[in-house]
Amino acid sequence: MNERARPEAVGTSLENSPFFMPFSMNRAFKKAPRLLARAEGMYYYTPEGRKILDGTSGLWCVNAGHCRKPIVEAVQKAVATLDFAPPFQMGHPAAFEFAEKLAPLLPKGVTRIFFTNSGSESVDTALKLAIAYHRQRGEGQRIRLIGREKGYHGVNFGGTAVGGIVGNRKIFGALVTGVDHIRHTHDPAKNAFSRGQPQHGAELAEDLERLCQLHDPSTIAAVIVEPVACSAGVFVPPVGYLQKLREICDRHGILLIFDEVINAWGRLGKPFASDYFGVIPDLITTAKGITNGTVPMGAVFMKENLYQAFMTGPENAVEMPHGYTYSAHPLACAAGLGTLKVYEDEGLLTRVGELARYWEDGAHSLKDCPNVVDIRNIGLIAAIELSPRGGVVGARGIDAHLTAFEKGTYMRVTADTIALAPPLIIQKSEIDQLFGTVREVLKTLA
Ligand code: PXG
Ligand code: PLP
Repeated sequence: MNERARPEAVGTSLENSPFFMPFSMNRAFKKAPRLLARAEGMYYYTPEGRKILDGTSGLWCVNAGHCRKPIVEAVQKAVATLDFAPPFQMGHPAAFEFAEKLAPLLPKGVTRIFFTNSGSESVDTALKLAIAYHRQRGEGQRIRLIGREKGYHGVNFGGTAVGGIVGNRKIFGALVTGVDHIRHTHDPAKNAFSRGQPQHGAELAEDLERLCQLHDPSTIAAVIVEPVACSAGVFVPPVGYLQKLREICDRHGILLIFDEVINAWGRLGKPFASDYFGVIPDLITTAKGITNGTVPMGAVFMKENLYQAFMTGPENAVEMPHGYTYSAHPLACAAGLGTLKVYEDEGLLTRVGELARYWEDGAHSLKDCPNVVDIRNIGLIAAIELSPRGGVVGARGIDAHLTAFEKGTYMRVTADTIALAPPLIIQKSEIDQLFGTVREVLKTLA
């Protein structure tokens, strides 16, 4: 190992590291690194051995907790048995087995599974599938894609284009043509400190009708939204909002895509947010918790009619010219199978149903802390929004992140919003510990 990458050498010489860190403050980090050396259950451990409570499941992905034995062992066995198998025109048993085990978990009518390696790839796959589906059915004019302000759909070109976080888009040029956005649902004047779904705002879904009238609905292929928008700061859909989006899509023959990269895998107390909200989209994109974050993997789930639209030409022709070298990678499938076993054995896909109220009370108990302007929650997700310090967006947020880490807690912040979403195995005492640390952090922040 390169000497400066050794845990014991950390803190002394990362400043000139060639590693261009993703979505990070490279220069500040390399001057004062925060490294994680190992993990177990609810905790990370630093190279110096400090124990860190994981408040955001790594990056919203380690739903079953860290280094779970059934997952580790499944991957270890797989890597020593079949390191790689070409996914085009060839197959391996674990890919079919994993699809078979996933299918019964999917929302009603959602039947087919396309594997990718990340949420970003899932999103770009779903967008391409939507356009191709319409073309297969003789509606090749449906080429427009609609996203939503404040949406996050990964970082590939399609996902960046339908995404609605300005800072993630503005330096990357013209992106993809034919994209428009409906307005976001954040309305603090009416909904601040809502517990769970806000009461106001179902009518904001009508913004889709406005875009339909502007562009002519027969030119729109698909609408993509996160049921609960997570990355931009946790925006929970108002009561009735997703139902209305579904109605408008149905009225105009537009496909509805739910981006459940974070929302799925028990985060809301159901396998999918679609189940939780009782709204079934045409396509679901996911990643992260599908393998508990252990091996990169994503998937697109679709209704039967989408799959069947492609199963039409001669049987000796490729039906869909799309796929990745690592689609359904043997290690990812093994990790996925191990993950499903843990989810099933421990009831993790529904456990949050029992914890959600306790979690909500804990989150909202922070209302009296300094600089808190809103608290939002649903399932095992909470956002604590702080006012920007001296008008500088993000300064207080990053201080909260750094102070929490010093106090033994890892948590994500986006701008000035703290986003908490711990592994679903969390105990009530650890929920108290997590919110207790956030309270201490907020007290010390100017
Ligand atoms: N869609 C959604 C809804 C996501 O949350 C992606 C797509 C992209 O997935 P990949 O696997 O390509 O990263 C995501 C990912 C954060 C944060 O702190 C969230 C994500 C990624 C990194 C940070 O909120 N979500
Ligand atoms: N670029 C080149 C030159 C390639 O050969 C390939 C795959 O064969 C790709 C990009 C796509 O890589 P992946 O399938 O890992 O997404």
